Amino acid sequence: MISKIEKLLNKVDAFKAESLDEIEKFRIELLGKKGEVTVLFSDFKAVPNELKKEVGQKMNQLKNTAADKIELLKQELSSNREVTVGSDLTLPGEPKNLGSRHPISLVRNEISEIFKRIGFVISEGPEIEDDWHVFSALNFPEEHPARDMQDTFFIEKNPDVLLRTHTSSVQVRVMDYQKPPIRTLSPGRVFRNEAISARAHCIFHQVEGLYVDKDVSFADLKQTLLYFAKEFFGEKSEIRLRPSYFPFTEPSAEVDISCSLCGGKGCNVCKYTGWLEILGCGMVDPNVLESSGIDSKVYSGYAFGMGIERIAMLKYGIKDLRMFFENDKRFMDQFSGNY
Ligand code: 2NM
Repeated sequence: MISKIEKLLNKVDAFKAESLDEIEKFRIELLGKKGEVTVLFSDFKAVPNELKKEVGQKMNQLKNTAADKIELLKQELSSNREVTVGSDLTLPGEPKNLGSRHPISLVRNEISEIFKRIGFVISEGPEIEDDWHVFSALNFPEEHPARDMQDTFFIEKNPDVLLRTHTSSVQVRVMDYQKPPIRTLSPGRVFRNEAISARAHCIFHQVEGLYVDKDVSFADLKQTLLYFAKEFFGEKSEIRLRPSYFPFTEPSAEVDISCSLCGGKGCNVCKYTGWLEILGCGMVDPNVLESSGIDSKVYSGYAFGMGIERIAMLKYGIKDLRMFFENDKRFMDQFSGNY
């Protein structure tokens, strides 16, 4: 029996075929109802018990080898045929899908480029932060609600390890190791403990800017933001400032940009006001400069911050912020080709 199996294995090994018909004939000869391998299997009953293990293994090996060989020959023959018979080599190749940049990345890059052109340097920092860099160094009082569990994600039960709620923490780190003049832009992911809706998410993206030098004035801030508005939303853009409050700036302002969709006439995007609320800004509070060892009698600075999702929604007419986080291919594909 063993020698019969060996013989058949050699036969399988030596077999060559020029056509599918030959392969099919060979298959029937071996594996068909009355094929040599099939017959061997029916004779297996007669094998003495002590040899059953060895013979059984060999038989399975033979059957698998034969089936593999047949499959291989079939594949070789059909792939040969594709090239030799009836294939049109002038047909265009199969398209390769390169994927696309996420709209948040597109907008982040566009904003970064605009500020890089006037001397801002990109800075990045950790997403997991400590209380000092997110709150204390930024003049947040002890009782400020942002320090509450309701607003900030803390890691484990340690109140000194938390997810940053703004990228200002990166700028604290820049001020710690760099002397003025400082001109830096910090785009990045931030985290706030908020209910998810069409307008809010617990994870989102911000760009914050900081400029510290001698004699930096509020007029410098306004002019820089006007430059940004014109570069991003178009040459006709105008800005308007409204007084506001942030712990890290004094004075502080909210900045509106004239609605680029209706040109300020009023439409449903700007809720018929002609203005879009885009960013917050102000003169860096002297306490913030002093916390990082910068002499506030010598230096002054301005800072601003904006949400990337909101700007991307305006730019692309996206109505629901959750779209940014779903990675639905039908959504993502609409941005392909934009780099
Ligand atoms: C804003 C609004 C106003 C801001 C402040 C700072 C820092 F680090 F210099 F204190 N960075 N960013 C800032 C100021 C951010 O976002 C709405």
